[in-house]
Amino acid sequence: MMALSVLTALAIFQSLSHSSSQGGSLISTNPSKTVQIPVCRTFVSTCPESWHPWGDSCYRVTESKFPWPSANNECIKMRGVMAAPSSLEENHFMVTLIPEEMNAWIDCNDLKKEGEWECGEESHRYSFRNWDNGQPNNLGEGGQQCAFLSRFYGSKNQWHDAPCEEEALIVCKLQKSRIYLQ
Ligand SMILES: [Ca+2]
Repeated sequence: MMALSVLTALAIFQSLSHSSSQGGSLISTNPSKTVQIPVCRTFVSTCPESWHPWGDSCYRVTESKFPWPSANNECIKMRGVMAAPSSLEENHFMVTLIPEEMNAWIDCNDLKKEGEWECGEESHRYSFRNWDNGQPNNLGEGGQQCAFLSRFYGSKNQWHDAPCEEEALIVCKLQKSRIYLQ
């Protein structure tokens, strides 16, 4: 369902100056008198169909399961990116999108260095963590380098680590788009 929320008018200042051409070059006839005119534009922020609004973003959990290494590409196919919660509130919103008894990959891994978890995009890492009791435990011979949000284990709203080649649903995210009304 498409959700619409009307936001406040956006004031954009446009600079106007008079100019004329002379001798083949463009010069300002009076550069000290630049006029600024505020232009109000109203817009609505929307999410595409099947995406769910929260804050400035839209969220969607895939219907199929994938291994973690292909998860971001699956989100990109839907014009989003793999998501990771950056707050408890965002975490709890994401949980509501995951079917009961299912798990969904989030954008957190310790692939570069064991035990050093990186969450969020490289340009904008998140420090928020929401591990379940005893997690991450890096269990097994090959360890566990990727994180999922679980509606199956424990308190059913926290994170576990798992081998990245396992398959799970994916939490994807994209920015709300603006539609200008005038
Ligand atoms: Ca690990």
